[in-house]
Amino acid sequence: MPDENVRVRSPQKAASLGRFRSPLRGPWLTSIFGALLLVGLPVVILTGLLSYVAYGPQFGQALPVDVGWLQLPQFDWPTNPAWLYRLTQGLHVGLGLVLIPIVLAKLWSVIPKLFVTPPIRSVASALERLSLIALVGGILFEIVTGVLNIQYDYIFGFSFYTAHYWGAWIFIAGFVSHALIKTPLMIRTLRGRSLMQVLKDKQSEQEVGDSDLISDDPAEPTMSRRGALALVGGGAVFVAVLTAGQTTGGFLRNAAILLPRGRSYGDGPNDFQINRTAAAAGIDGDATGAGWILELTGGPQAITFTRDALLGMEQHTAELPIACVEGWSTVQTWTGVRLRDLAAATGVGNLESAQVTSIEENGPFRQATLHSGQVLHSDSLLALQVNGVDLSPDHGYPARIIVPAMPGVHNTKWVKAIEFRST
Ligand SMILES: Nc1nc2c(c(=O)[nH]1)N[C@H]1C(S)=C(S)[C@@H](COP(=O)(O)O)O[C@H]1N2
Ligand SMILES: [Mo]
Repeated sequence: MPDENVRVRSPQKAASLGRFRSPLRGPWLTSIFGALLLVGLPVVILTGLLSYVAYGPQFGQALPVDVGWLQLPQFDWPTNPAWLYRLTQGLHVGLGLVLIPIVLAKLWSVIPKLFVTPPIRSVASALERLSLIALVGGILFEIVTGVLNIQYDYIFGFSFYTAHYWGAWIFIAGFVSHALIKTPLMIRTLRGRSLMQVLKDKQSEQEVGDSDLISDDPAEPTMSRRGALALVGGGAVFVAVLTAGQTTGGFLRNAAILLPRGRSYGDGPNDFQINRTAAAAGIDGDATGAGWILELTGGPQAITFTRDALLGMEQHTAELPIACVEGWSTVQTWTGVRLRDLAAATGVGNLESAQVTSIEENGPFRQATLHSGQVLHSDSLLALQVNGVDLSPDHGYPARIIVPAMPGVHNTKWVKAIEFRST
């Protein structure tokens, strides 16, 4: 039935929109999802870029190794507060997952735009389309690669890190241009109707106005506008519940189905997450038994320690997290020898960095370089024990690195040698 809200459109446009008839679509609904993403996505972007810096590109160990002119500012990743990487990377993965329902809702809300004919009406519209390809293609690519990476061990035929890094920049380009173009419209639209009013309203009348998003031929509503918001919000809360366990541990860990890896736990005090077991890393008992020695180089001459000799040195205990790039983290109480005491024992001066090598012969994480601040921090340890007992083989026996705020990957297990380097 015609009324004053039905606008006259060209037959062409009406036809192109005919397939998308939900009466819920409109600038306000798109804007409310857009506002949430405008706040949330920059956090995911920044924490992702920080993770790249935390890996230490100055030592050639961030991935991808060569990023050409897209080099980020490099600085020594802080060691204070100890939970820094736990927070930044937990947010990157956790918030990234929680925003997925909102991203999908936002895309659903603008589907008619994809089918507007003709698709390109001017140079400006061509540029806008290009930015939309970067935006939509970029975010879908980042979601798919990110989710698959935390689900499975290295399933990609290409480097996940390289793909996720370059995909991120394409997405960032699309996101920044889209935000610049659309934010004023978003703010105007949100001012026109209060969220409170929508949440109180059981109805779902169409939005009014001239917009490609508003169907000229709306179907019967299948849910109210507030119902749609509740559905999307509920989806985000549901994902949050499925994700929280990777940080909290405990019984919620069983619900962390988006990050199913590392469910192989140890016993007693060694009962916490293990990604890569000693068996998987090819560590055999001979190499870690009584014959194990630690070799320290970089000073005037190489020195070695047996495990008993290390236990005879001053022991230090610190409660520190391991925080994996994949988002999970766990805080444990570690005891061992301070790295700075080991550096001092070699007699190295003007320490610049330390290169740690594992007994592990293959595998991407058998080596790590720590900057001087990470070596010299008073809680940075070559840990021999955890929670009052010897490390289990899976947690790195005879000795592992543990450094405040360092990405989990650089806390090398089954340490064989440390080379201290001076400036
Ligand atoms: N030698 C060695 N050390 C290693 C790894 C490894 O594969 N080999 N994995 C690293 C990674 S990615 C993390 S997050 C931490 C904790 O991993 P875990 O759960 O396997 O102990 O150990 C790090 N130390
Ligand atoms: Mo990790």
